[in-house]
Amino acid sequence: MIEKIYEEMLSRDPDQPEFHQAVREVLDSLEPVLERHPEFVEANILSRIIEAERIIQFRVPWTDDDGNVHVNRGFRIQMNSAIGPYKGGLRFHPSVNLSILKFLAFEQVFKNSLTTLPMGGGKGGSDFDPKGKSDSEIMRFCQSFMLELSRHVGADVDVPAGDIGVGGREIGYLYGMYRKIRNEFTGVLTGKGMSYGGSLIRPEATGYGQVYFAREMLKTRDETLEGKVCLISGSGNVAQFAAEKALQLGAKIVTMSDSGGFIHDPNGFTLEKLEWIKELKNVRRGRISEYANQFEGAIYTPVDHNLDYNPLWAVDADVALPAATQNEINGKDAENLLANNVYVVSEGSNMPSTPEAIEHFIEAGILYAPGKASNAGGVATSGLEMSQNSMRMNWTREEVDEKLDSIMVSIHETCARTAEEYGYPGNYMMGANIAGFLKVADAMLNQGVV
Ligand code: NDP
Ligand code: 2IT
Repeated sequence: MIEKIYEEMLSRDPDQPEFHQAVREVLDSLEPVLERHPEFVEANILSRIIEAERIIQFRVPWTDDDGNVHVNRGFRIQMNSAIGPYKGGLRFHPSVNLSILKFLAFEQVFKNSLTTLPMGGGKGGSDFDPKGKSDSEIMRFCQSFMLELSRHVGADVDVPAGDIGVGGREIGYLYGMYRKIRNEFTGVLTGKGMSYGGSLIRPEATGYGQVYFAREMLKTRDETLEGKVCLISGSGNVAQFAAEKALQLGAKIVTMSDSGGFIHDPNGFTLEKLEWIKELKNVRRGRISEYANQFEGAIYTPVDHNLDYNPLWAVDADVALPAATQNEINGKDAENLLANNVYVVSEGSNMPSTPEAIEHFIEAGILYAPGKASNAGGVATSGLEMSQNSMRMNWTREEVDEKLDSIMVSIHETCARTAEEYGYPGNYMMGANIAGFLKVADAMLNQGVV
């Protein structure tokens, strides 16, 4: 039956490989669930859960600083609202298309379910490339994007946030335009600035949560992150705060990257070096290659498109914390990681490991956490931002961090327990897919055929 549903999806949307990949992984995990729950089969939950409730695509025209008019595509995928309003980020990157956004929205449904908070799943964005654009170009683009998006979102309807290429600056411009159009001050976006309804710890949350999850996995083997050598990919929001938390917990970080290449600093990053990277990336918006000119002993390796592996994943280490983009670890990268004794992989990016890579990790029996579990701290803290907005109050830094930490502990516990219950002990991928599915499927079943 699973095969038939998958084939149907392939023939409906043959040109969406990332979406197929995300669906395949989840469907393949659900066999043991359907055996125990024939009612899900009867209500055809699987066919319904892989079909978006609504997809919005729109034109985003904008004018650059020289007066030239450009047109980009805007999207919002409203995937599933059975357990709460649609919730999920916006991605601005030239690669954005329906396949990528549908895979992200699909993953978001299960991730949001795992957080324990009442949030449905959605995702959106544009093929707009923010690189090299001035602040005023970014502002005009965001305003044009929100002019259309504002018709489809709302604090109780759909609450977007950031993702690749969308950070605090973009959320600010988007929020300003929404407020002007709708003449209302509500929690329609998360990741807002602290002066207008943002939550403490939201910027840190995805990276911190990713490391809390790694800490929980290590705990099952009576180990800690102290002294562990970590590989991080990316140098954006998630990577920066994964590095910060891992350093605070005593790990040694030796790599970071951007789309141009990676730096290997065998001496390890310090909090001071990390501050320099944050300034480079968040203020000057420069390239990671500059790090090698700044700090002695660091080596920069540019991306080589002739290689069929990423040399970042061939550096000696104990822990890998991918935090850049999808499919950044292929089968060969996974073999390299395992050959170099990496035995903890906690995903910060969404779907960073290809199916071949995941197979290697699971066969090797290492501590492997899929993104929908280990990167859920970001959206969980968005959920906490929504609660604070509704209550019109703010929790302290310590309060939010404590809630984030206990949510990550609970997601870890749920994934481990569910994997065990269904006969796959230690397999966090099975645990995350099954547990994430059960809550949404139950809600869909109870709400009838809608
Ligand atoms: P940012 O835009 O802040 O940073 C992205 C980083 O990844 C940059 O270093 C970027 O390099 C690199 N990168 C992006 N695309 C590619 C690519 N195609 N090839 C190589 N490198 C690439 O985004 P975030 O840190 O927010 O997001 C990183 C990952 O984490 C994404 O997969 C996102 O979906 C996921 N995620 C984010 C959450 C959040 O709260 N922000 C929550 C959960 C998951 P460059 O600057 O050169 O493009
Ligand atoms: O992939 C993700 O979970 C995010 N980009 C964060 C979504 C959110 O609503 O905070």
